[in-house]
Amino acid sequence: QQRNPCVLAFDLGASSGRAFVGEIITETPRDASITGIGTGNSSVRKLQITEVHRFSNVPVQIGGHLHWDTPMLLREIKTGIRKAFQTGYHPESCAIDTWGVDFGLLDRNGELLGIPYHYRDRQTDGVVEEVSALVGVKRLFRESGLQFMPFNTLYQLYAMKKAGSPKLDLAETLLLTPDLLSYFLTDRRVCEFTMATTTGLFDPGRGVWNDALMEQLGIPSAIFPDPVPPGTVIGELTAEVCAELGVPPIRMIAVASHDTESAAAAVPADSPAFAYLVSGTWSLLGTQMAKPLLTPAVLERQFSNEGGVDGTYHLLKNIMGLWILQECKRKWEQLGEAYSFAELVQLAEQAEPLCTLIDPDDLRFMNPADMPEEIRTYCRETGQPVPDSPGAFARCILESLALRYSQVLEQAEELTGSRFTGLHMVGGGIQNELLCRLTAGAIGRPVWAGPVEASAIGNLLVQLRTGGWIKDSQEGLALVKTSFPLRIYEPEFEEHRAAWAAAYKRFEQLGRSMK
Ligand code: ADP
Ligand code: LRH
Repeated sequence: QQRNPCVLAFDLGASSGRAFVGEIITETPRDASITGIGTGNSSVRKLQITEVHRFSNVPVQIGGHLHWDTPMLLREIKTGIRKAFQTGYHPESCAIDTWGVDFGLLDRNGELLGIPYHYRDRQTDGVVEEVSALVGVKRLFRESGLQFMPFNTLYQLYAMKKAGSPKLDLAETLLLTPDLLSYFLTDRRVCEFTMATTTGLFDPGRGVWNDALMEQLGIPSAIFPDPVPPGTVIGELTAEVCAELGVPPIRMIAVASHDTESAAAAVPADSPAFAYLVSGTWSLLGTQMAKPLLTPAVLERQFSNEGGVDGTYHLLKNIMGLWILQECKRKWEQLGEAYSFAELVQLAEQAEPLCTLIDPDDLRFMNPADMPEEIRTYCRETGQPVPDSPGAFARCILESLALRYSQVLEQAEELTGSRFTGLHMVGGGIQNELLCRLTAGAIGRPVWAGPVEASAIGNLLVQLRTGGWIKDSQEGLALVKTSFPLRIYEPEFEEHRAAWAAAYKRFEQLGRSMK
C-alpha cells in the first residue's frame, strides 16, 4: 500500500509542548459520505493530524532567576521524533515552533552559555523605561515595530549587559528558542525571520537587523545570524542524534517558527482582511497586513508588527490571556484544591455574570507569586466585590478577557480602517466554550472557533510546501477548511447586549494600561 507523505511538527507553548504528524489524505466519495464531509463525486483532500507526543512545559527558578528547562525540552522533542517512527510514520521532515523573544547564547565551541531565561524573569523590571529614555520612544517603535513589552529580546539583552553578565562577551552566536533547539538536532545555526521580528532588534521598515541600535545599547551585532524565511531547510538530523534515536537523517525546516505566526498562517479566513485571536497562555489579537504599520497611532495604541509567512506582517496586541487562569489553577493546586480547566469552566458557568472586572493587561498580573491574591488586591483597590470561589475568579477572568478583546478589536479596526464582521479564534483556549461565547457577546459579532491546534497546523503547512506537496498558502488554507470544521458562536440577544455595553463602560474606567 502506498504511504502518504507525512511531516512532523513540534509546537511548544509556554504551558505545554506537543508533536503532531500531518499527512495529506484523499477521501473518496464513499468515505466522504460516511464522514459527512464533501459533496458530489470528486474526492476530497484533507490534512489529517495525529498527536504523537505531549508534555508539560514547567519553568525552573534557579537562585534569583526564572529559566526554561531547555534540556527537558530537547529530550521531549527527541522522544517525539522517536515516537513518530515507533507509531509507524516516516516523516519527510520536522520543524519546531515556540513562543517568541527568548534565546540561548553559544560560546566559540558551539556550547550553550548558561540556561536560557524565561521571558517572565524579573531581570527586565524597569528596563523599558531606561531604554526608552536612551533611544526615544518614537525611534524605538519606528525601528522595531513592537509594543513595549518588558520581555522583548532587546530588553533582556540590555538587562544582562547592565547586570555585567559575562555571557554576552563570550557569545559567538545568539539563537532564538526554535533555532536553538533545531541547532541541537542539526548542528546548523539559523535565525528564522518571524522569530527575528519579535526581538525588537530587527527593523521591519528596512527588513534588516538594527546594527546601530545594537551598538548604542552595547549589544554585539555579530552574534545574530542573517534571518532566513519560513520554508528554509536548516539541515538534517546529525548522525549522533540519528544513532541515539534509531531513526534515519530527516530534514529539519525553519517554518514560521514563532508559534503566533504559525497559528495565524492556519486561520481559515475567507478574505485577506480578517481579525483573529490566538488563544493560549497569551491572547494575541490582530490582523494580517501586507507590510508593517509604523504610524504614531500604532505606537500610541501599543500594537506590534510581527513578521509572518510569505513576507506578510501582522498587526497585533499581546493580551495577558489564559495565563491568569492557569496561575490561579496552579495556586489552588498548591493549596490542595485541584480543578481541571473543564471543571473551572463549569464552575464559571454557574457564577454571577459581570460582577467583578479586572484589567488583564495590568503588569501586576505578569508574574505575581499568588495570582488569586493579586486579583483580590486589585478588586479591593478598585472597590469591587472580591471573588470568593474558583468559579467567581474564573468568571471574572474570562469576562475581563472578553471585554479586553472587544476593546482591542475596535482599536485594530481604528488603526487599519477595516471593519471585521467577526473574529476567528484558534488555539488551546477555544476548548473553553464559555470564553468563546463570552467573546461573541462582548464583541457583539460572531466568533468562528477553530482549529484548536492552529500553531502545529501552520507549522505542518509550511513543511508540506517546502516538500512540494502543496503549492501555496491558498492551497494550505483550503486544506484547513475541509479538514477542521469551525464552531460558530453567535452573539447573544438584545438584553445581553445592554449588559455588555454597561460592563464595557465599567471596564474602560478601570484605566491604567487601557491604551
Ligand atoms: P500554550 O500554547 O500557550 O501552551 P495552549 O494553546 O495549549 O497554550 O492553550 C492552553 C490553554 O487552553 C489553557 O490555559 C486553558 O485555559 C485552555 N484549555 C486547555 N484545555 C482546556 C479544556 N479542556 N477546557 C477549557 N480550556 C482548556
Ligand atoms: C505566544 C507568544 C507571543 C509572545 C510571547 C512571548 O506563545 O509567542 O506571541 O509575545 O509568546
